[in-house]
Amino acid sequence: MREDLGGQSAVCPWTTQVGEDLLDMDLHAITAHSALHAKPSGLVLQYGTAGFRTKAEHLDHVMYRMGLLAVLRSKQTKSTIGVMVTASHNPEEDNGVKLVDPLGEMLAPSWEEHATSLANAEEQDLPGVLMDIIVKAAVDLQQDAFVVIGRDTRLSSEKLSQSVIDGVTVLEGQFHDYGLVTTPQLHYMVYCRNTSGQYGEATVEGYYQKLSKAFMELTKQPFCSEEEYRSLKVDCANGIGALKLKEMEHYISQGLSVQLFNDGTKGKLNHLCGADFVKSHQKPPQGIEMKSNERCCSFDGDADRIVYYYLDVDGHFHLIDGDKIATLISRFLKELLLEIGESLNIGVVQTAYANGSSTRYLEEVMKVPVYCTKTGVKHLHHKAQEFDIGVYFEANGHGTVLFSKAAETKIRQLAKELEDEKRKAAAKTLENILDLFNQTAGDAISDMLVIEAILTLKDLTIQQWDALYTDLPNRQLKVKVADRQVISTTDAERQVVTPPGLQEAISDLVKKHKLSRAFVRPSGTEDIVRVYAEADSQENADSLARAVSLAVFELAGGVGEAPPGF
Ligand code: NG1
Ligand code: ZN
Repeated sequence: MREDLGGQSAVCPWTTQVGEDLLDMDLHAITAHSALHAKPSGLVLQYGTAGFRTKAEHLDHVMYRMGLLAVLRSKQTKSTIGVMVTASHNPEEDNGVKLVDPLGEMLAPSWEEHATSLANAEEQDLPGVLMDIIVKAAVDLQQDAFVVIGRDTRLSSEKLSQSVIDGVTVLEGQFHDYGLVTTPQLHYMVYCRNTSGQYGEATVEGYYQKLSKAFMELTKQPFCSEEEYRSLKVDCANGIGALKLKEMEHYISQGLSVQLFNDGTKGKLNHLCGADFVKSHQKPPQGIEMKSNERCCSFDGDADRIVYYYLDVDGHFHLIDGDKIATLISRFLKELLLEIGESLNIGVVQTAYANGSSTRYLEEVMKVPVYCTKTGVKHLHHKAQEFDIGVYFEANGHGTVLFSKAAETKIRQLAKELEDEKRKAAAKTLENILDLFNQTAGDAISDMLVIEAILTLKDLTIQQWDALYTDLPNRQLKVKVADRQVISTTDAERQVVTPPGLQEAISDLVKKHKLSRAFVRPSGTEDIVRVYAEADSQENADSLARAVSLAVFELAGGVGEAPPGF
């Protein structure tokens, strides 16, 4: 699991004594350095859906402390741990941090709690909280530690990642700073390092090579030469995706020509552009030139989400979100398995935000099992691991496909050993698709290449892809309340438990429309309650969303002005 760090301490007969001495020494240094990253007194933050996220100026102490925590987690798991400094799709002024676990996954839930208590400890309590974590998690302080760090393009990110490094070094952890990388690239590095390079080489170059090799093999086939499939417009949200796609461009240029917009040279990060803007406003980003029927896509600020879209001949905007991406991919994988004649099981994992039409299409037309989990990729990722092939996507475009170890071995074996030419070719395609997916986390670059390969191989236009099913009109709104934690939910967040009366109110409102559905939940990344509604027409979805927002405002302690429209 772990790369050889050398210098493993020999077992000492006075282990306890040595441990205490070490602790004393470290605690002194820890406190001294902590004073340089002092916590604003009274500030309370929580390790949420995507780690810590708030205004950048409030995060210095959190970064230092996450450096400390990463060292402890590394010692405990005897593996390399990642720390990514980013606030993804949130505004430029925000920032955030999340830890990456040994297999490139999100941090384990029990350590999220440790992260929260460490981040919230007042200065004088820091040593005690740290000791508490060491004891509770049975961390062996004699163990070496290795931490890899990455950051997005935010102005604040460089300094904040230095604070992480300060935390790592004060606990005498070793580290490698990858500097500017996308979030999924950092996840990839962690996985590579913990599998001794079996997953790929732990460098940005290694990442480009692995993905482009699979992509070029998929698209080099003679029937894949149509010019119109080879060009794609990409809105990079003025973020890290632009830098990385530029670096990667020449590796893939034979198979795909990308034209970058919002590449960070002038616009502001995530401002009126990027995947989150396009998905939530259901309109094109600023700064992109779109002609009718041209294939376009948007990344978010740290390039772990992607959505596609186009304008039809009448100038109408069509969004192709994570649900339709999951559908395209699952359909393709199912067809491949049929061609190969192999019965690996496929499962699709969504959240409550998945459009009702997508769920219906997957279950009723494609006959694949669909599961719903709570919001947050860690939940989807976890569920997807139960299948031979687990496809997971949030509607906002964050997702990937996971292959079980057994499925991977089988696919590689079939690609090598099958004698029937057609079946062998299908198995080879599946093997390349497997290599093209980033199996550690949703990855805009990797997903984009998979999608482009599928469209090319299936000879599909973006309109044909869009026509798989018609989305139900939907609306998302935000409501400000005094304490969003008064709302608790069950059934993968589709039902409200508290405050009393709110679920009854939502159910009554839903009954007033056809094909309707609505739910509310406290956001894990913003201080708001999210409201989602869908119905048979946009007007009805809008009016349902507004009515539900008002119910939240009235029953869950709304602050400020009541939601508009009444
Ligand atoms: P919150 O703020 O908890 O809704 C948002 C997204 C999640 C996930 C996280 C992390 C929606 C509705 N929610 O979480 O899906 O992507 O951010 O970035 O899109
Ligand atoms: Zn993101």
